[in-house]
Amino acid sequence: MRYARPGLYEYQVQAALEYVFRVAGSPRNGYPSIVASGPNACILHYNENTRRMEEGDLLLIDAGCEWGYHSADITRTFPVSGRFTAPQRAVYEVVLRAQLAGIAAARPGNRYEAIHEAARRVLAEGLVALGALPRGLEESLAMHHYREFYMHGTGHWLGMDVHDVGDYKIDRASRVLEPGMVLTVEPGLYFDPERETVTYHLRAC
Ligand SMILES: [Mn+2]
Repeated sequence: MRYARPGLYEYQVQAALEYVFRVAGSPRNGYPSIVASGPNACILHYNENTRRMEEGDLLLIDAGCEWGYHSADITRTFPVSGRFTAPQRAVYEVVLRAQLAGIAAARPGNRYEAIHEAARRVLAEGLVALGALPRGLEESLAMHHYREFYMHGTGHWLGMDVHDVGDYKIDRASRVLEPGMVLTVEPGLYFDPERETVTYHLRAC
């Protein structure tokens, strides 16, 4: 975050990040580092990392190094120039609330799907409040309207592989969480500044 600024290329931020991984003693990355600015942040698993960052961009970093043959997986999104715009901040706050709700639901005895249910409800609530969805909360959830902005699951098992082995369902029912399980909680909202097929107006901003 301290190194990033407008005019640098994504791969330069990647170099700073991976330099710290190596210096700290990690022999390799857990997976290819995603350093995605502006519209690239809307491309899931983008890892070309070739774009020159501009004033006003958000930068999404999804990266993790290996330690003792175990992988980390950390995602953060921040403004390249150091300050969010009002709409960027509003969306960031919704995603943060969704992440905290997802983490709160990740408790022994709850089912795995409770994490996604909690996160997507907060995201849909936020999208309705921001004026990005045409209907109310329950309809947005039932009709999956929120998927225009949130098109993936909320996490996965984490261990020796970043997407570690393990069942998500047992006998077709979402698995009950147990002490010692390790998983990620990583909701997001994807607003592509270059998308012209959809016009949305964030009313709260
Ligand atoms: Mn992940």
